[in-house]
Amino acid sequence: MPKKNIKVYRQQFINQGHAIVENVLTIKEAKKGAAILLDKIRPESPESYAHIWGTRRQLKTPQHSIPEIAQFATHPKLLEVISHMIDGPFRLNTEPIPIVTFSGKVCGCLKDGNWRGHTDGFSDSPFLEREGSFANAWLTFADIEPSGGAMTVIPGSHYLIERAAVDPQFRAEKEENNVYTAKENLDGLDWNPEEVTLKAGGVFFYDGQLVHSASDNLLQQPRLVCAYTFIQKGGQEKELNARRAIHERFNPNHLKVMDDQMKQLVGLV
Ligand SMILES: O=C(O)CCC(=O)C(=O)O
Ligand SMILES: [Fe+2]
Repeated sequence: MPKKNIKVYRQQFINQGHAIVENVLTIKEAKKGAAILLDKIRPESPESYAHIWGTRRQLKTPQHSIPEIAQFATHPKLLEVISHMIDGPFRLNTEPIPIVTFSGKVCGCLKDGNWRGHTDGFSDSPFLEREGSFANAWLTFADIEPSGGAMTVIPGSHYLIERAAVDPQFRAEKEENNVYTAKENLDGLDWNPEEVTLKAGGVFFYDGQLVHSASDNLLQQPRLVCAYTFIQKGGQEKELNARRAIHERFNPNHLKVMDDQMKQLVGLV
C-alpha cells in the first residue's frame, strides 16, 4: 500500500499497536446486535466461559456460535475498513467470538492501579513484516465507557515486547507466567495503560503482542463486543489447506446456514 494513501487508523495501528474506527455499524444495527448478545450469553450460560476473567464471558468457539452476530463480518463498512488494514484479498479466518463483560471484577482497573496486562503469546515474525496481513477486529454493540470493562492497552508496547522476546530467558519466563504489572514492570516500558473506549457501532484493532488485557467493569451496563479475525489470503496451496481445515475453525452448524457472501468470506466456496 502506498504510504501516502495509508488510512490514519492503519498508521495508528502501526505506531501504537491498536486503533479505533468509529461509526462502522449504525446505532440501529448495533442495538440489534446488543439484544442478540444479551439474549445468548448470560452470566451462567454453559456455552460461554470466563477462565480467569471474572465476570467476562466469551463463547466457546467453534463448538458454539451465534450466526447472526458472526454475520456482521460481511457488513460493507466493516469490509471496507478491513480492506485498508490488510493488503490484497483477505478472508475471515475463525468463528467470531462473542463476548459479554458483565458488571464486576475481571482483570483489575486503572482507577485502583491494579490492572495487569498480558500478551497473546509471542510471534515469530517481526511486527512490521506481519502488519498488513491480519486484522483482529473487535466490533462493539454498546458504548464502552471508562471503567466499563474495556480492553486496556499499553500503546507502543508491541515493539518493546518484540525486542524483549529475542532473549530466551525473558521468553521462557513469560511463557510460564504471562503477566505484566506496574510493580514488576519491564525495563524501558513506559507504564501508561489506556482503556479502549468507543461508541456503539465502532471497531477497534490490536496486535496480540501489545501488552493488553480486559479490565473490571465498574458500571452496570455490560460491555458487548465480538472479535473477528481476518487474514490475508495466501497462495493456492495455503488456501487449499485452509479450506480442508475449515471445520476445525468454524462451527459446523454455522457453516451449514451461511449465505453465499459469508461462504465466500470464510473461503468455503
Ligand atoms: O476482553 C478484552 O478486552 C481482552 C481479552 C483478552 O485480552 C484475551 O482474551 O486475550
Ligand atoms: Fe489477550
